[in-house]
Amino acid sequence: MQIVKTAKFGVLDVGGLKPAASSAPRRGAHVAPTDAALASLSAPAGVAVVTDAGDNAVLLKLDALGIPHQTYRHAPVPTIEAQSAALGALPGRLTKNLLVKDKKAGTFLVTVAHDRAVNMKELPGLLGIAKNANLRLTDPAVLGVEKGSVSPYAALNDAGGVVTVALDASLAPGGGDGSNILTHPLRSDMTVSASPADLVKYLAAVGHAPKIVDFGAAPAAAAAAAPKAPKPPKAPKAPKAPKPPQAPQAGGRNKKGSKETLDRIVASKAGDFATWYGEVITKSEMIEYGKISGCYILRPWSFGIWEQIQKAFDGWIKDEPLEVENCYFPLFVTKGALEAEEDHVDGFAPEVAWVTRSGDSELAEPIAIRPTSETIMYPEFAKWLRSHRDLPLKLNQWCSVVRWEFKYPTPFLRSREFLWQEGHTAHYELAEADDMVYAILGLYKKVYEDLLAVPVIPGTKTEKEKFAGGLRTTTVEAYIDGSGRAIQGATSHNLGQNFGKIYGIEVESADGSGGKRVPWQTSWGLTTRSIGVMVMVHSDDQGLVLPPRVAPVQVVVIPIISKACPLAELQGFVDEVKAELKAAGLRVRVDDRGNQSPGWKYNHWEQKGVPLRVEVGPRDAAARSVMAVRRVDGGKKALPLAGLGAALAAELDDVHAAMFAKAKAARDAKLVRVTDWADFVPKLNENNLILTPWCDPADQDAEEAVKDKSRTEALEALGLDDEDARTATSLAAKTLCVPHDQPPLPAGTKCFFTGKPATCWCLWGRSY
Ligand code: 87F
Repeated sequence: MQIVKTAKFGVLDVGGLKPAASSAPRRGAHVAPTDAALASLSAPAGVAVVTDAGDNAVLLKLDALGIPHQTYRHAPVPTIEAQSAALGALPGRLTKNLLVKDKKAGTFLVTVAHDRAVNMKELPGLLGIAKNANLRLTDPAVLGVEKGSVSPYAALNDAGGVVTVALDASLAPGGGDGSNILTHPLRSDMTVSASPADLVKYLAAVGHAPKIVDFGAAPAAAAAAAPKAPKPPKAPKAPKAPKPPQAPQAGGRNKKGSKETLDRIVASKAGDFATWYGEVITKSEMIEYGKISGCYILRPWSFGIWEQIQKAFDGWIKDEPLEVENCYFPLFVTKGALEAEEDHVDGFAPEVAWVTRSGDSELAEPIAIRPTSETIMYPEFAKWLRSHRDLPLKLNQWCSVVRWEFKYPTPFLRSREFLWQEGHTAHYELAEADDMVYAILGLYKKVYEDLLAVPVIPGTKTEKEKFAGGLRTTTVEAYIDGSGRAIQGATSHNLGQNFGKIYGIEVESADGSGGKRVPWQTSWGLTTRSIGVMVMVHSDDQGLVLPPRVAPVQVVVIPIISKACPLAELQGFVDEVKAELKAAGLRVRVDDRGNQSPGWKYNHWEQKGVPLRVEVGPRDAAARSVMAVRRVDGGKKALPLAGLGAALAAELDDVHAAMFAKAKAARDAKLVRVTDWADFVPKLNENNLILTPWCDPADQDAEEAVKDKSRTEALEALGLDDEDARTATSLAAKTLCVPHDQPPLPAGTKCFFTGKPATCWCLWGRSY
């Protein structure tokens, strides 16, 4: 996010007769385009337009995010009625904000349109928590505000992520009449007007992407728990002809006949990438936001993907020729061990989380939670490795690590705890360590390309970007088209003898001389970030699109049941279909729930990204065939039951190939070559990955100069002053790698920046 230059100015009395120019929107206090002009002309007496954010953290944040808003000052209004009276006919919708807590389920800020009634008995069902949850109004101090000032903007003060924001669907983008939302910025004598999309954008930026809840439509279960109102007498129904199930329309959801409304994705990938991503991962049931900022719950739908990645990669590294063994080391590391290797910890130190207490007593010395395990493992390697015959040692562990990031967190991509595998090996010869590094890099490429259908560029990091504790770092770099950013997919390091020397690892040499040798070590890691990259690359406005080889469910079978054709009539054929697909080794789920319409199910599984849907209706059963529909492009095929397993296995391979080709075309369209500085920042501003002739991958000063100059020129081009220090995506260009696949470099080619002779092509981009 960028900080936008803001001029300092005061409160404008729009009730008076100020010249129009002075109430015009300024940069940093942007006015929501639809309501602005009207607002500044028609604010009632006693209401002033605020044009200076002052020290109000919400207004400063909105400005920093470049979010258009209009803010009004008025007398303190303790109730919504008073607020309504104070604001008079100002356009926009007021909100009712209830802060409620249940001991087990946690704290929720429920924000609904002012005229919505919230039935406390229905609330647990609507929030998706235990039906017997005892929700009670709670102290707004948790949001750092007083009673009367509670609003979604206060989520800013909940850095610990204690509060879940539940926003009424009618206030979400696309809901209600779409007019601006009027609510307090931490104080009851001010009201901010911003669009629904911008409110959601703000919430996402402060780590509180809201749960969108339709408070107007209680789900059946919750409604059943609510006290029963006398039912209106039913009009006798005319018998209806059975309706064919509705096929999902492009972008159309909420089919008629659904017993429950699907919580659909509102933001678009092209329009608001960050909000879209938040919606995709929550509405597909991959992620739930944890109580601590930057910590996320991996629900079975995403953990299942991680399990597929684990299964494949684990098999590859255990197999010949690598024969790596799995192990597990403790979560904690002593201060002494962690700090023994300075280069390694230098720069990373602020991210290390420490345990300082047990119960009420302070620990004699704090212990760190592993951010990576070199410093935990290598003291043990020093004990175990005596002779050259003990080499190679090849260990791997699957675990989680903690890095207390201060940049804005993003599920999967940047979280404070994440899952990974970390491999650590020791070899007698440097060349063996190099072979190991490259073999693993090849497997990382395979994970991305053959499992996740995401193209990557393998290469070596420059001196500046390598892991400081090692000799050289290799990487696979991916590109996320939706954000125009590159992202490091996984890294494999040759650590040299650096760690060995520090931790006293040495073996008797093989030449019988009685001499000693410090082994050559490697370490390598692949994290759950890979899942985030996969989601960002493939998914669309309908939700997740899963590559078949990691999809927890590859084929969902949906019997088209209706009153005219109950499940019992299809059951036999559906069982045969399931058995046929299972026998072909496919991961299959039959959705034969009786409480949802086929149309609802199509949309539900589409949102969850299942690669193939198999529809089985009475006509299909009679013809002993099915209709198969591809998630990636909606392609349909009627297929006979005989040989269906093999046909769908082939279809899944084709889906994989189509997804890879689509992602590669999008990536390649953004891969350009630049040989002159003049073209560099303009190409960067078009979100390209840029290959340039480069003087020297060891020249850190020249690289730093490119970074600085590209940031300065980009800020200038955008009319910005500076960047937000917590942004996860800087405007500056970074080297991503020196690609292993090098285009020819004609003799005499000059470095695009220093003008010195070029030694290689280097890949640059803006990255996560
Ligand atoms: C954060 C805090 C402390 C990265 C850190 O890439 C230490 C570190 O050493 C740290 N963040 N790193 C580098 C990790 C190197 C290496 N470790 C094994 C890997 C792959 C797996």
